[in-house]
Parts: sequence; C-alpha cells; structure tokens
Amino acid sequence: MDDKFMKLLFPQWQGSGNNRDLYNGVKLIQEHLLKNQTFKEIRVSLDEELVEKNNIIGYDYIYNQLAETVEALREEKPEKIFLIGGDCGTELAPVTYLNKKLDGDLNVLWLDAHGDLNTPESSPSKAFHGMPLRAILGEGDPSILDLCFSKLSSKQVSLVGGRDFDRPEIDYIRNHNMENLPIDKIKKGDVDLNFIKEKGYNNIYIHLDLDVLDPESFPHVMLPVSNGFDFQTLLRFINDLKNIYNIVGYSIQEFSPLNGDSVKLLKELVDFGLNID
Ligand SMILES: [Mn+2]
Repeated sequence: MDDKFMKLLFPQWQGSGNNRDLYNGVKLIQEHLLKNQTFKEIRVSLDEELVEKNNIIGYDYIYNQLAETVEALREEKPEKIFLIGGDCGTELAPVTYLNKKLDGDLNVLWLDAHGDLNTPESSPSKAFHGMPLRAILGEGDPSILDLCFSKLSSKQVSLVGGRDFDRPEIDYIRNHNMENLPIDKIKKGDVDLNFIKEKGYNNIYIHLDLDVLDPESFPHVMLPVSNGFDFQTLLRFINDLKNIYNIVGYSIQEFSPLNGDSVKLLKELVDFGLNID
C-alpha cells in the first residue's frame, strides 16, 4: 500500500441541517464496502442541537471538524486522497490542500445536481452543504476560509451535471464564465475530455455528490433532481477521465440511504476510489 494515498472518512452531517442521515450513510458504506481497508476517520459531533451562527447552521461543529481535517492532512501529507463524506462541506480541506501541494495544477470536476456556490449570505437554507464550492473559490465566512490551504480560481472548476441552481449561483456561473457540462452531451459522447488538458491542467479532483445520479437509478439522496446520470454513463465518464488524467482526489458525498440494501449500488463507485493510487 502506498503511504501517500490517504483514505478519509468524514461523516459530517451538520452541513445538511438537522438530521443524521448522511452520518448513517457513511457508516453504512464503511460497514459494507470498506472491509479490511484502513481509513482515517474524522470524529464528528452527534449533538443534534445545531445553532446558526454567521449565517451557517451548525457553524461551531463545522468549523471544528474542518480544523481537525486540516490537522490530519498536515500530519499525513498525502499525494492522493479518497474521501467519503458526509455532506459536500467536507471538501474544503482536501481540495485546497491538494491545490496548494500541486501549485495550482488542479482541475476540480464538481459532479453535483447543485452548484454548492452560495455564500452564507446568499444561501436560502443556511445549510453549509450549499456553500463549499464557493468557499473553495475563496468566498465565504472569513474564519472558515482562513483554515483552508489555498483558494482556487473559477478556471480550475468544471461543473458536471448541475441542473438545480439558485439564482445567485446562476449569476456567479455566468459572471465567471465557468465550465458547465450537461449530462446530455456526455451521454451522447459529445464532450472531448481533453478540454482540461487544453486549459493546462494535468491533475484532477472528482467531487461526486450522489445527487448527480438520476433518482430513478438512485433515489438515496436528500435533494433528488431528475435528468441525472445513469450508473453506466457515470462510470464510463470517470473511467475515461482516469485514462487521460492523474486523479489526485476523488470523493463520494451525500449518501442518504432509504434502506440498508441501497449501499450495494455504490460498490463500483467505492472500488473506483480505492483504486485511484
Ligand atoms: Mn452538493
């Protein structure tokens, strides 16, 4: 096993509001799909009394859990990371760490039905999992941004499969001319994946919020949105990326199981993560 490959479990649920479904999702994956695997686990609070502070629900827990993740990365200094979250707010430390380590040679593919591009102020829900990508791009709560290792530019992000954006997110995407790949084009094979190389990047991070999948194939998410990926197209897409790019990070996020059996559907996506090194 390569010492520099860090496998990280971060069952943060507070970013999704007041229920522990996402915590349970991570535990289900751990129990069924990660047997005999060593993962570093970030301890999260299970206290259900979440207080809103600085326009973020559960602020103190989110801040402290981020600080612990930053510490874990400083200690282990990984070259590659496989992260199982939790809510999408778990991405701040891994993505900004790798970006710093690679001196900006990183493109992040944000596979997600949502933009996760709100600021604490613009967020309609005040749930942190609607804000992580904006934070990675350097905007948000100042103390949270201070903990991050670096910030990325909007050129370094490619949205994939987004189809439920809030108004301020649409404005941000337009104003920054962000790459935004629709699933239809990917399904038809109309996307030339060399576009990332053409922008000058060799390394990629794949953020996979499971709500990028179509609810008909996979309804086990908190905010299902129709017209998503089927498993086959998604697996082909990430495998095609693997053939071209150095995958330095990959995550699986936001599993909100409706039943215990649903975890079996994730086997191939988890195995992909175990094999990025
Ligand atoms: Mn998300």
